[in-house]
Amino acid sequence: MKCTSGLMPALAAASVLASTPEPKYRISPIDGSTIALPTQEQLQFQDKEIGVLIHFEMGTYLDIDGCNNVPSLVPNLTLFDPELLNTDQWMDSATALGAQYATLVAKHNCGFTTWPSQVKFQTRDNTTIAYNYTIAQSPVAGDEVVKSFVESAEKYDVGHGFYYSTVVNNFLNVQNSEVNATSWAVGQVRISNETYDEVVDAQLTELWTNYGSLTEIWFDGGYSATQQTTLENMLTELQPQAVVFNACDVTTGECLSQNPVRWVGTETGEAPIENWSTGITNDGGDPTSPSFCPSVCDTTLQTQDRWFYGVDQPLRPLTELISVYHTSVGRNCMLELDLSPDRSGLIPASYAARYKQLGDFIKSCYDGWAGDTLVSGLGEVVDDGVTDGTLDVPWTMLSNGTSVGHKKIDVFEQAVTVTEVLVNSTFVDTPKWRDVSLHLCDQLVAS
Ligand SMILES: *[C@@H]1O[C@H](CO)[C@@H](O)[C@H](O)[C@H]1NC(C)=O
Ligand SMILES: *[C@@H]1O[C@H](CO)[C@@H](O)[C@H](O)[C@H]1NC(C)=O
Ligand SMILES: *[C@@H]1O[C@H](CO)[C@@H](O)[C@H](O)[C@H]1NC(C)=O
Ligand SMILES: *[C@@H]1O[C@H](CO)[C@@H](O)[C@H](O)[C@H]1NC(C)=O
Ligand SMILES: *[C@@H]1O[C@H](CO)[C@@H](O)[C@H](O)[C@H]1NC(C)=O
Ligand SMILES: *[C@@H]1O[C@H](CO)[C@@H](O)[C@H](O)[C@H]1NC(C)=O
Ligand SMILES: *[C@@H]1O[C@H](CO)[C@@H](O)[C@H](O)[C@H]1NC(C)=O
Ligand SMILES: CC(=O)N[C@H]1CO[C@H](CO)[C@@H](O)[C@@H]1O
Repeated sequence: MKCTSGLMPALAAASVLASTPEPKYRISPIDGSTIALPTQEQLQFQDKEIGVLIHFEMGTYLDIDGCNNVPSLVPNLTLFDPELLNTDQWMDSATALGAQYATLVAKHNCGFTTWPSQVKFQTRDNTTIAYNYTIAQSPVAGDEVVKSFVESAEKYDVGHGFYYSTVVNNFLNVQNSEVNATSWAVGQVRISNETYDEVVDAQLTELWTNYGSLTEIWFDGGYSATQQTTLENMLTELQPQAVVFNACDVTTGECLSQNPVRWVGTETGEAPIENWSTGITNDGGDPTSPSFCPSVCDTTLQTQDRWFYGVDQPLRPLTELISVYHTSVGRNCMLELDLSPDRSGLIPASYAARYKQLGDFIKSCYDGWAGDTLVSGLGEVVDDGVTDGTLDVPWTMLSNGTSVGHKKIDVFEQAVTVTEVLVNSTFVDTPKWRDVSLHLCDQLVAS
């Protein structure tokens, strides 16, 4: 499991809970269809358009891409040794890209935490021990990656959030939310399934209590049925404003939060051509769904779907990343681009240059377009048949499609001469357009 998602099958058995947030929708006055309603938090999140997902953890010091699929691996604490750690420098790249929020992996599958977790728990022989697989036991004891990241994000006015994998923890011998009861490798401690849930709740309480108001919370691979109620209550109490990635159970339609966002279904950075802000399945969504749940396109800067820094790992070329922007943000998806500091704790210069090149392209082409105007809270209403055309009689169709959502960008490989544009659409309620505009991007094919 890298940044893949999808709820664990165990969740299907979850009972319906009184506190489970219900989707909010209204009925179309035109054709009686269902129009899912967004929360202000979801709309504000969509307005951010671009974020970074920061992978800096024990996995940074492995030659493989983290502890995924190696259940018995508990890397030696002495490996984690970032001698030049500088989270302001990470934010230089995030802001050069144009990212408006940053989500940090605070615990990945090895089980290592980059904050000095104070959690204590009982082992199977009833001894109480400390969760001593954290930055406080590493060679950089005294440094706090999580705290420093939050301070830098606030300084740069970038929203911040956390990724914490609840379903895998090698240190505690957990895969698919279950503690392996048959075999323990070097470095693994023996606990019960009940204790595991307590550790997850206690560590998330630390993350959700001590580091301010979070923009996004990431559940990689979802969460287990036994954790659902507690997580719902904790989110309501501690971080009600956060948008929650992978918050919904596709089988029951239940979501942990009023502000769910969904995985678009791939890690390539490409959303389906028709991509709706509604529907909870991991694909292009569903215009008839009562659930407003925008999609997130998480993808890497490095080639080969590599999330943690890889020694000598090539970067994706600028032309490919420009295309990623158009097939994510341009298709109503949040672009969440990986940021992978190296083993010294810095973004390598070549990586920083690539983030800036992409950010510069986006600015040069689209700056000022649909800036900070607020959209209505009216849901997604454009139904189909969006047509742009020139004034020549009859109108010439330049592009067509169904969903517009937050933003739809149609890219033309060659310049088109246009004197006037008509957008002809059918809809399930009168749409509110923020802006329709044409851009000449001379850098489109340059790189
Ligand atoms: C971790 O590495 C250190 C230094 O090489 C070594 O002394 C220690 O025994 C190792 N710990 C484990 C659990 O292998
Ligand atoms: C641990 O405590 C439980 C409950 O008090 C008890 O049933 C169990 O035998 C104890 N286990 C050990 C190894 O002492
Ligand atoms: C962590 O705690 C366990 C149990 O108390 C102990 O055996 C181990 O040596 C500790 N490891 C570190 C790095 O402190
Ligand atoms: C428990 O771990 C052992 C050793 O890694 C493995 O062979 C076994 O399949 C695991 N059990 C489960 C239920 O995953
Ligand atoms: C945890 O629960 C799973 C599923 O019920 C079970 O297979 C496993 O043995 C349990 N682990 C422990 C340590 O009891
Ligand atoms: C867009 O136009 C093409 C060519 O006329 C047509 O095949 C396609 O069905 C249209 N798509 C939509 C969503 O209207
Ligand atoms: C706009 O769409 C309607 C319905 O599809 C169609 O009848 C009409 O001809 C279109 N207008 C133009 C100018 O294309
Ligand atoms: C309405 C619509 O176009 N839905 C599409 C969304 O994307 C999925 C694939 O991810 C398609 O199967 C749907 O047809």
